[in-house]
Amino acid sequence: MSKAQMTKTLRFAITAFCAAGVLAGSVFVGAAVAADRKPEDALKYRKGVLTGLAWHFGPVVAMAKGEAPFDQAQLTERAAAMAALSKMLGEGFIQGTAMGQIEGTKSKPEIWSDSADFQKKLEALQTATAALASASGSLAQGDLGKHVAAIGGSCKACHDTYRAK
Ligand code: ASC
Repeated sequence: MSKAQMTKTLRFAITAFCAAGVLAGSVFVGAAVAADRKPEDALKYRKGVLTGLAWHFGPVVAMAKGEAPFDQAQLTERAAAMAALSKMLGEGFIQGTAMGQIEGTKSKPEIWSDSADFQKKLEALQTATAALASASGSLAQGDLGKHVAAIGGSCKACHDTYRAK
């Protein structure tokens, strides 16, 4: 074996060893963490994700309305963030975190009793944000309103049904 080949083989072995370690570690950590979730942390988590969604959506709405200059690069970043956040949201709705079960939430118990419908409404948000994310790089300002309406409509549909007044 040449020196170059040996270096290559060694590098491969180290990479494979590390990857195996990371995988084993993440399985272990994932299992340990899942069993540990505290209701109050789940509530903070989902409020954080929702705050993040609103943080990015606000400037996008302003661009759609012509209240802020249309900035394609910014739109693309915010759309990607919203698509990612909307995929992260569902995880925060763990059992035992409805209004009446813990303090500080307006989440109705129907989220858990009508979970298939809740999931459908969550997916509508994910679909709408993914559509904007994939279109954002070449979208014209005049076409942004449709996307904003679809995203805002999916927020509203869920809030109307599952968030207490
Ligand atoms: C937002 C925000 C919401 C939704 C909703 C859309 O920016 O914070 O809760 O949009 O108002 O109807």
